[in-house]
Amino acid sequence: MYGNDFGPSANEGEDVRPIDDAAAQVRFDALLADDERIEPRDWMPAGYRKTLIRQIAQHAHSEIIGMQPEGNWITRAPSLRRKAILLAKVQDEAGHGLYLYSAAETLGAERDELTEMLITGRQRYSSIFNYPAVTWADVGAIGWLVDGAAIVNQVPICRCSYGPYARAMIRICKEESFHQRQGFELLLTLSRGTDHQRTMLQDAVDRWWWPSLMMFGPPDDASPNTAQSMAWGIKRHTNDELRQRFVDMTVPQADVLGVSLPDPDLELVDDHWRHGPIDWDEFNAVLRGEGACNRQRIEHRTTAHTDGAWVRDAAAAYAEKHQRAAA
Ligand code: BYC
Repeated sequence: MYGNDFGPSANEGEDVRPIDDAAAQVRFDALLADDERIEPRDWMPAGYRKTLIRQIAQHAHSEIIGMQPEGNWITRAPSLRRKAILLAKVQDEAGHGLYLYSAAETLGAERDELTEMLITGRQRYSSIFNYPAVTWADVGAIGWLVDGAAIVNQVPICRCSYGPYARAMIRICKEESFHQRQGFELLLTLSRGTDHQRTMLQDAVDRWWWPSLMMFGPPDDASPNTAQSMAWGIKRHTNDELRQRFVDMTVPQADVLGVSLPDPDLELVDDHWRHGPIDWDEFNAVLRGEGACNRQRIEHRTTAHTDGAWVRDAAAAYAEKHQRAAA
């Protein structure tokens, strides 16, 4: 059983090789060198396990908290078709959270503990979900920019060295692709609409552009985890590399939508769109809990968790009854 600091206690069971087993370390290194996957049954260094639990848990929390900004628009979608699409998308995010919590459980983390870490603020979720979705165009901007950024970040995780995380990401990325397209199509429809709709579209893009760039994390020279995570094959690219890939992909799409991006310094240099300076003070403030919606997001999640206690109790009682019957 893991403690709250997610130390190496999963290696302490009778059947598990001790953590200082040099042969196990050699085998682990060889698997990484051959670009093979590490599986739950394999020995792994405590730091590798801890880093994976940190990243996968943060990722799972982001999916679950990420349901809130868009979920808020389900009852106000402008047509039955838009409502059906949005419902499906938000349900997908719940599914992503569940696959990811399951992947974290294969590392010995307990689902209850992870939820507790989220609602007590001891584990992070993506900064992006602390911004409000104030108009219908925000639903499109989230799909186009936030899911677009998520795809760029997550496609390389399909090749992550940890098998269960890599496999979960394959399905997640397929669904993210639909999410990005529905957002783009929603915005394209607005771009062909009234002046008011075009203004709403531009306003949403102005507000979501910079926070989407921040999703990729701090710049490489201020990213404490990147070097080790890349050495372990958890991350395949640095934060800045993926941010650049996203900007290159997105600038031509903005042209199709007929919107400008809120960056006067954006410039094509050697086939890459170079962006202007990112406001890292804003990013750090959001991480400290000072974003527009940090408090609201956690309060909402905490209430949902408390209200759902009876479901967990009933499921546990049902499982226990069946275990007793089987015994
Ligand atoms: N927000 O050393 P670094 C979605 C933290 S959901 C908050 O670069 P790392 C969707 C970082 O945790 C998609 N915190 O870290 C859902 C670290 O803190 P600690 C979410 C951030 O881990 C619903 C510190 O800053 N995607 O698509 O090497 C609707 C230093 O950073 C952020 C994932 O979670 C941030 N943006 O790299 C719509 C992808 N950035 O723990 C859409 C998986 C950094 O050391 N995660 N921090 O205190 C990753 O790829 C990596 O964890 C990151 C950060 C690139 C995010």
